[in-house]
Amino acid sequence: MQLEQHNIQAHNEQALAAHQRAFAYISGEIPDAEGIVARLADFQVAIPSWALGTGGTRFGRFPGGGEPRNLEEKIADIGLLHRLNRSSGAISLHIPWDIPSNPAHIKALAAQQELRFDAMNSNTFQDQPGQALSYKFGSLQNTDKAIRRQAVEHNLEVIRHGVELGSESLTVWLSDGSCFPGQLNFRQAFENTLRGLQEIYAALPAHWKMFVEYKAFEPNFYSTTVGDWGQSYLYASKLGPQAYTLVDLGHHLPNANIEQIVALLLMEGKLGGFHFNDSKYGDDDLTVGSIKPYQLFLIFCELVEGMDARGIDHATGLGWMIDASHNVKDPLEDLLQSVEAIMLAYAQALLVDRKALTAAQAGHDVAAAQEILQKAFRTDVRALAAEARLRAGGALNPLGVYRAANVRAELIRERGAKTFATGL
Ligand code: LRH
Ligand code: MN
Ligand code: MN
Repeated sequence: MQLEQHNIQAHNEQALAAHQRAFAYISGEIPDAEGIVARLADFQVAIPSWALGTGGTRFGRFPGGGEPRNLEEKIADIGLLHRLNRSSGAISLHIPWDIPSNPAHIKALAAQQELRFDAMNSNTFQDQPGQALSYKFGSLQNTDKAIRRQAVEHNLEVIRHGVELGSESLTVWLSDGSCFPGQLNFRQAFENTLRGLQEIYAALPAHWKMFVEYKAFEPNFYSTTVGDWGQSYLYASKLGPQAYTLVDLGHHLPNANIEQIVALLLMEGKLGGFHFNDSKYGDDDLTVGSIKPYQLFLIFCELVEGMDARGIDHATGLGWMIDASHNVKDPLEDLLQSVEAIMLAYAQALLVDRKALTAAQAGHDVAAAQEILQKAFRTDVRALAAEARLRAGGALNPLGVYRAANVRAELIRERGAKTFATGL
């Protein structure tokens, strides 16, 4: 599928006059529109290789057709997103869903599409065909040494794949835990897990990071061995300076104050990466910003404040990844919406009058503090994100171009109506 530059340009020409009016207006309303546009242009969000097909639930899956049949086609799809928004310049691979059997070829394809390889994800939460031992009762936590060994070896293999592709980080998410009281000795499970993570950590190249992703529940529903940010932080601290906590927005107990978690992890230098999505009930993996955009904005406020306080580069200091998939939308449209939501929340966070906020906090002026945040949140920053895309050669309205060019219909023609992308 080649969505050509002229499709984008033709669309931009039509939308240009209205955009210029909106951009001129916002530029007059805020102190540093140019600075924000520049930061937005630098900010790239990795697309997960498992989000390009229609997600499902355990009750069913309703594929929309034209799904990528292999890693090559997934790279093509992400390339297309990146051409539209110029903000999706990275891919995060899940092994073994997307094994790069010919790494040189895969690397070259990604380079053609101007994509780099973000974090590699290991998978010890499913049994794969032909796998010797089962993860039914956990992987690194398992009471059986041979199963723990198998899980460690898998992670080492994922690092090797990552090295071949030029990735620089490994995300470990463990579904380990228990479903019933008494099933598990918590301390032993923690210690087994720590020992396994230590072996994996020891195999990391010196410039790599390891992200320890936590999740409160599912598939285990009584205890999870990396269940919250405290546990992840404990592992990451014990492992060493290359290990960090990864925050997936859907992995908390209801109403958790994620922005405060982000602030404290950043303060401790242990926030490594993000999985963006949104949720109403649990790990719903819904489109970013579709349910709680104010929470997303507040998280970005803490990210911006904390990264600036520690001198961390916004674009490269942390791993920014989407982890969303769902049942009812075209996955590519969904990803365009997710990236846009991230850009808007980031832009709004950059708008916050920090000096005024600090003064309001010092003077216990609670109402003023709220006004300052909400003034930024209620500012329509869409023209800033559009301007950043325009300057980088992307589309003023990525979703509009995608639809006008009938991309999905063409993908269905090319790949068929009954294709099945690997992933959840
Ligand atoms: C677990 C998770 C983790 C996996 C992905 C497929 O819920 O968030 O990041 O790798 O989903
Ligand atoms: Mn995740
Ligand atoms: Mn998840």
